[in-house]
Amino acid sequence: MARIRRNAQLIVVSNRLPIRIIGTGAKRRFEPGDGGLATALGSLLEERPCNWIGWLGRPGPAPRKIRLNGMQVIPVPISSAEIDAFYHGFSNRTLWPLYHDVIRTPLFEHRWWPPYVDVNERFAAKAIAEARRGDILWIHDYQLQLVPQFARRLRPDLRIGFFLHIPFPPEELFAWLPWRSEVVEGLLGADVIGFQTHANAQNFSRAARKYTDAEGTDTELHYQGRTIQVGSFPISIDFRNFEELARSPKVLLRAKEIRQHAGVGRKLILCVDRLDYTKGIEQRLLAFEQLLERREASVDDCVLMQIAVPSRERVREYTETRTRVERIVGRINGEFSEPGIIAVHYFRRNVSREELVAFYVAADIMLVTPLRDGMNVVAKEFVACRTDHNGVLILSELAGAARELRQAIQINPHDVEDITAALVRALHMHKEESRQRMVVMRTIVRRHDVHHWADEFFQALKK
Ligand code: ADQ
Repeated sequence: MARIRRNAQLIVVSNRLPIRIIGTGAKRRFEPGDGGLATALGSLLEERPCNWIGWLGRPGPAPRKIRLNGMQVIPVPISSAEIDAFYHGFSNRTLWPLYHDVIRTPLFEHRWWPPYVDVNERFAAKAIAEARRGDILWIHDYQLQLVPQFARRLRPDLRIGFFLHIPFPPEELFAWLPWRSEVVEGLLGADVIGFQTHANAQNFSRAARKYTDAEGTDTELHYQGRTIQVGSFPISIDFRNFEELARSPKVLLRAKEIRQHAGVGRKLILCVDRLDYTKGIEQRLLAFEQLLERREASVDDCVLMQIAVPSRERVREYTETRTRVERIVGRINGEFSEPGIIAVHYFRRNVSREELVAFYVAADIMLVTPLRDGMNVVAKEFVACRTDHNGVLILSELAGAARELRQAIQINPHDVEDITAALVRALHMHKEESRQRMVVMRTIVRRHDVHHWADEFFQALKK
């Protein structure tokens, strides 16, 4: 088994690079992006030399190397046609819906597979070109599931880790994928394969035993003379950073303003998501509508604010979700709003970290209802921002975060009645009860923050 050298460098491989391009042509410059992964790996990046391989987010040729904050960033060029097939197609219309309980029907287009293979091979080649003997490769997410195997074939001396940010589906659903054996073989190139939950890890190990020659248990597989560790590493957030922001005078002032806009005496129900059909935005809006229709609460008692960041707008299922969400928002407001009293505030935009934290601080109830989610870090961000120990979290039991945040009001997101009942309960929850629940949740997230996550994975990789 390959061992890690003390001065081994870390090579992170992810679909998107943690940087932003500002301007074009001669005026083009690069800035650090606000990606969660870069924050997560923060301390590891400082400890040792680091390279980051990924896509810049624009089609066509890419600069060779960029130096940024002591890190070497290596962009992988991807053509427009490949972006359509590898990214919008295979990654987001085949794998994404398949791995999220088939909430939308996955498309199995054979013409998307070769570009997925090619782009994965290119990522692996770029990573290997940077790797010295015994270096560490840490590959991320569903777009790059074949990279471990490509890298392993050429460089058996490397330590290779893979982390899947989204769920790994149960056997019955994974069986749908025409390339199921190839995907599992791709992942088995790694030494450590990490998932958000035990159930996901178990799903993978079962698939590995079924579709390849791998043998072993749910946590340890033997394949082609190697031992592969499979485990759960629930991702988290930079707790301290959110907490500090939540205490800053500027954010507190902004939170006060948001509360004033919400209306005196009205409870603020907050929702924050990428505008994605897996997040259960429609179901939660229908639950809120039902709450008002049945007069279990009125617009004088509460207001719902939905912040939705535009996402994957070139994929049809996403534009359809947007249309449906906006239709429901319009219907609720048409029915229940009064002059100066809006039932649903809908913001379809990206907001800054500070603004987001101000919303978390201002909210009374955080409503998180994904139909399936690897983890859902929004729920954890809300908890980290509640330095006042107030606020009620309603959380889908189908989000990975539900395993840790047991003191949330947990709901079945497919059951609109259940969400409505949870809203009623949250609106009437005694302050002492919500405080007790929040204290426990804060302790859990504080202890298992993102640094803990990165350290645990890295330790497993070192073994
Ligand atoms: P996502 O599906 O993107 O990530 P999530 O965990 O909810 O899901 O994270 C979204 C992030 O975007 C949060 O940090 C949130 O603050 C931010 N965000 C959302 N709406 C925003 C807005 N309008 N403006 C600004 N920021 C906004 C995938 C998986 C998840 C897993 C993460 C991390 O699908 O299950 O938790 O990776 O592994």
